[in-house]
Amino acid sequence: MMKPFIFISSLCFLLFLNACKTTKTSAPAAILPVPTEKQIAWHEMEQYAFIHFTTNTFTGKEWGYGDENPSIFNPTALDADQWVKVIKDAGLKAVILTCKHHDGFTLWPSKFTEHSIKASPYKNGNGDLVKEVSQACKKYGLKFGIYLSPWDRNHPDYGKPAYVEYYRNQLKELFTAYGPVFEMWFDGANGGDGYYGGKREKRSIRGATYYDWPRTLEIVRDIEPKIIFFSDAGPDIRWVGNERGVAGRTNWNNITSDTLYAGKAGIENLLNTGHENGKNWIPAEVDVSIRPGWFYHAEEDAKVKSPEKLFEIYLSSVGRGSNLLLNIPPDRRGLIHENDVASLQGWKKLMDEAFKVNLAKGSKVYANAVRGKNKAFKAGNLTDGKTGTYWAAPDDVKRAELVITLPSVRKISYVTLQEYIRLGQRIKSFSVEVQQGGSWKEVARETTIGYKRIVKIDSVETESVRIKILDSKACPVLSEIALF
Ligand code: FUL
Ligand code: CA
Repeated sequence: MMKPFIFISSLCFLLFLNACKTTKTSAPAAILPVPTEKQIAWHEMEQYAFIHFTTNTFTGKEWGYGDENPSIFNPTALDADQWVKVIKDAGLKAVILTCKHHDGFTLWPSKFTEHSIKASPYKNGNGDLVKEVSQACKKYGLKFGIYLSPWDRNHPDYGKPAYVEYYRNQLKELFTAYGPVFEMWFDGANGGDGYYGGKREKRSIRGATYYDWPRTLEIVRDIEPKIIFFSDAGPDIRWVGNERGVAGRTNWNNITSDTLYAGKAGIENLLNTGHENGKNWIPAEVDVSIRPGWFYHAEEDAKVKSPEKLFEIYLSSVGRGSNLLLNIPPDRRGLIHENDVASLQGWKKLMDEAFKVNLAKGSKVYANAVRGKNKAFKAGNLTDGKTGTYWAAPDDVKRAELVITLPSVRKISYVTLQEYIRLGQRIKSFSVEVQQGGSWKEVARETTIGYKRIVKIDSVETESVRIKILDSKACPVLSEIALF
């Protein structure tokens, strides 16, 4: 028979072993707000194109008054496949088309108005550009999005309840016939004056209430449940506060939705940076045009943004945790102009060169703090190339150090960091250091990370890179670190 002492100690040991097996350290609790699944899918798209095309393309205006004769809409060599192919080759993932801009002319044969493509010479009035573009997107595997201007300078009822009915009918028409649609772009602009069925007067509306957005969005959601709504006010994604291609250097996805509504002025800075303690997850989308205007104007042919400028815009949008919506307006022929094509190709080349090989992938990585003893949250998750796995610190840790050691000395120019945003945006500040001659040298200090942060540093030869998380709302949780 076993002696009591030995028996008790063996029992304790067995119990201990069992405890080790079963008590897994739990994942960090989410820090609210967190993105929905459809917002995560949106973040992962990173960049896509805007297409501005209407009677403005033929009048040279940016905002048509609404009195344009549809007979001027006459692209002679239109090729929607060319648009989508150029966009796809540039590395963009979707197209959002101005189905109707402020002038009210519809690019599809809407049964609710005569002010449309059916009254134009294009295909003898049998054209349907929304159909052509959405089908080209399907053909090339790009997503399709809809811009339908709430402000309508042509419609006689604009400003009255009847117009809201008209607007909703068009939304139903579009979403029923041309889906799937990934994003709906609501423009807050309203300049007041217009043609309005011949009245030629100024009409103002109360942006916060006139369109009854909750009901209007519900109509669309009923048809397209996964839709992402863009507006100054969200609810899914927000405007970034400028049209220059620049997200805030500090960029929170968090913002409190009732501080926003479409067309509200004076909140550009808030839109640009979001707010650390904002109650809703409403990330910023960066809309910017490849040309000075949103529509094509021949006199701007020499002012197409250079590949270098587009690359800079990529860094200040996608590189700051936002998505890039790059406008590429087709010309009067109905083609993306040669200069724009050349710029886009040059940009793609710069991107491919800069981000060709992730030097960190599979590299050794050390963390001075790891959550629990099991492997679920290990430092190695930072360099496995998978955004679904992450490193996490223990709950009480808000500062941490991560060191990546490469197999040999390499030239580094970009450091990319990604938070595991399913658990909320946490990091408030961090620095990047490189090892040189046996000591660490700080090469960058930034604030937020979010879905993705690309830090450009002066190119440096090094074997080790150290990331210091300097402050965080809660224990940091990062899914990936990449070095280029
Ligand atoms: C603005 C509009 O007024 C411009 O014409 C353009 O469509 C831009 C994307 O949004 O609010
Ligand atoms: Ca990972």
